[in-house]
Order: sequence, then structure tokens, then C-alpha cells
Amino acid sequence: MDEAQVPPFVLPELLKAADGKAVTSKDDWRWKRRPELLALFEQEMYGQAPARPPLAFAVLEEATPALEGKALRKQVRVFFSGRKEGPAMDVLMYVPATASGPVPFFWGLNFNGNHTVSADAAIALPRPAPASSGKPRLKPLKPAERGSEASRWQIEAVLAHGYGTATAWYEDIDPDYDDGFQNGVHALFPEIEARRGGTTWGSLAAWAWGLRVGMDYLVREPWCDAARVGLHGHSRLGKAAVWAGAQDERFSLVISNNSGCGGAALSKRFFGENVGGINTNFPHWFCSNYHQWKGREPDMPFDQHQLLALVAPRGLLVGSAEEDLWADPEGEFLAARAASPAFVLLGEKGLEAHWKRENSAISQGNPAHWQRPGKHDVTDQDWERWMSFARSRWGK
Ligand code: GTR
Repeated sequence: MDEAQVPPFVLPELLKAADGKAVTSKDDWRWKRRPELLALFEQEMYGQAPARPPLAFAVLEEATPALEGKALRKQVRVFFSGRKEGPAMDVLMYVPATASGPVPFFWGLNFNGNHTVSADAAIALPRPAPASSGKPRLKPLKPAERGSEASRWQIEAVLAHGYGTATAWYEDIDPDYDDGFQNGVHALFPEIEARRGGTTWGSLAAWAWGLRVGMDYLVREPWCDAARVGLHGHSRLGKAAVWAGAQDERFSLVISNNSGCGGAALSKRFFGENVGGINTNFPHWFCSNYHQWKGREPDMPFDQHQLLALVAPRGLLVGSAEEDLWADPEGEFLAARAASPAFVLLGEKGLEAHWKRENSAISQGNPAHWQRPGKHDVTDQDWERWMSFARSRWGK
């Protein structure tokens, strides 16, 4: 990965509609440009998801004191079929024990099961994936240890700031391997699978759909102040979070952490992971139309700044890590900056900073970008920045 190899590139227009007319007002954005960009990303990249089911859930655990009295914990199974059966995700929630009413929530998927986000022994273990008629996994899942990813969740710190936190295991929504879309939520829609084509949803769209189903639950959850839900995701789950947050305006802010190619990073910089590589390594992530852009980044009629702009005027924080070159920190920053005119059009401050290779400061305004030293990960420093950004949006 060599910065000198980055080709010259021109980004597709953000504030010009497909008919060539300039987008100059909030109404132009809302009624014309935003829907056309959403359709573009749906058709060319992530694929089209079906309507979400009517909410169906079962309480697995009622409010229970947890974390040495600092929290209340609750666990709820949210079904994807619209009935209390079939594929479902288990949502784990904590709120501060001192909360006297609904609190703002952070909501995000985890990689290895709810039991990894805290050493709390009462967290239900993941259920084994149901037997599927698809391709079996090449490698079985490694059993993950309780609390093994606690550093990525910082639950005590989140609670100390007065916020709630909710998470579910992403493989409850769709197992992350190329099985021909026979398992997970794809299997719930055989009529879609029977005519799978270029715009049919892949796994990222399924995870994004699951995040939105989770929001369908959170708006009904008495613990949650549904007007202040921050959606966050790291890496592939950052890609899913950005797509869900772009589509669903109920999320008051969106945090993309190290989401890279197919997430916050510009594809046309062709630095780090690229469209060819990601589709070869993860053929099930995107819709098959996206595969046609393998090696053709210069011809792509869209790029990720246009996706980030769909979050406007809600809060958007793009997080990068200095050593995470695979995700292209500079491409993540430049995408946020190129998305900024849409935020400004909608009354936000925008992102005016210039790129710095070593830049551990958060840029002010919205969208915001933050880069910390270190590797591809989520750290306590990230969470402190996310929470100060949330505080700037949500108030006390
Ligand atoms: C990598 C992939 C990235 C990123 C990452 C992750 O293998 O190339 O796009 O998604 O996995 O999710 O950890």
C-alpha cells in the first residue's frame, strides 16, 4: 500500500441530481437527491432488502440488577419472521441503575456473541446456528470466551455517562460465510431467493436490516429514549451500520469505526482493500451487481461519500486508526469531507479540516472524523470520542 500509487480520481457529484440539475435546497435533497442515491446504493452495492416484519419478541430476562449494582440488565429475543418462531436475535441491554426514565442508547452488533461483550456470567450464550441446507462452514466457529471483547464495548464507561447499551450477535441475523443464501434471514424469503438476481440482498444488507429490526424493538423499549439512539459498528459491522443508518432516519447518529472499503472509505482512491478483493474474499457481502465494478473503480458512478451524505443532517462520526491502512484512513476522512456539503445544505456545520496522517484530534462539526493511533480495533479512546460526539448532539 503506497500513497504514491493512488490514481488521480474525480468523485461523482453529490449535489447534482441524475438529471444534471443542481441540488440547492433542503427539499431538493429530501425529495429528489436522497431517494435517488438510496436507490443507487441499493441497486449497485448492497441490494434490496424486504420489508421488515411486524415486531415479535419474547422477554428472556426481565430487568435484573447487574454489574455490581451499577446496571440493570435485560435480554429479549427479537424474531425476524413476525411470529414468535424461526430465526431471531437475542438483544442484550444494560441501563444505568440510577436511570429514572428512558435514556439515550448505543446500539450495535457484536462479532462473537453477546457473552463476549462483558464478563457478566448471566449473559445468555449464543444459540447454535440452525442446521441449514446451504454450504457448511469450512471452519467451525471457535467458542468465544465470556468478556473476551469487553474492551470493545466499554459497558461500565457507557453506563457512567448515563447511557444505555444494546447489542446482538451479527450471526443471529445472517451467518457470515458464503452458503448460497440458504441460512439466516435470507432463508425466510424463499420467493426472493427463487429469483435471486443482481440487486438481491447480500449479507451486509441483511445485517443492516437486522439493525433496523432491532430499532423496531428499541422504539418500543421503555428503557430507551428512541429519539436518541446512536448506531455504531466496527469494520464489516461498520459497513452494515452505515448502510442501515443511511436508510433509516430513526437513528439519531451513526458511528462508523474502521469500516473501510464498502463502508466509509472512498473506493476511487484504490488504496488498501478494493472492490475486486472484497468481492472475491467475501462473495456474499454485497449484491451481485457490485461485483461488476471489480477493478473498475474509475468507472463507478457512485462512491462512499454519497452514502455517508445520506446520514445528514443526523450525526455522523467516522473513526479511523493510523495503522489501519487496509481500511484507508485517508479515504475515510476524504469521504466524510466530501459528504460534508450535504450536511451544510441541511444546516449542519460540516467538516472543514484538512487531512493529517497523524491526527488524534476529533474534527469539530458534523460530519466528524476522528483518528487515533494504533490498529484496527475499538478501544476505550474510541468510546470516549463517540460519547463526547453523542453528548454534543444529544445534550446532557
Ligand atoms: C477484513 C475485511 C475488511 C473488514 C474486516 C473485518 O478481512 O477485508 O473489509 O470488514 O475484515 O470486518 O474485521
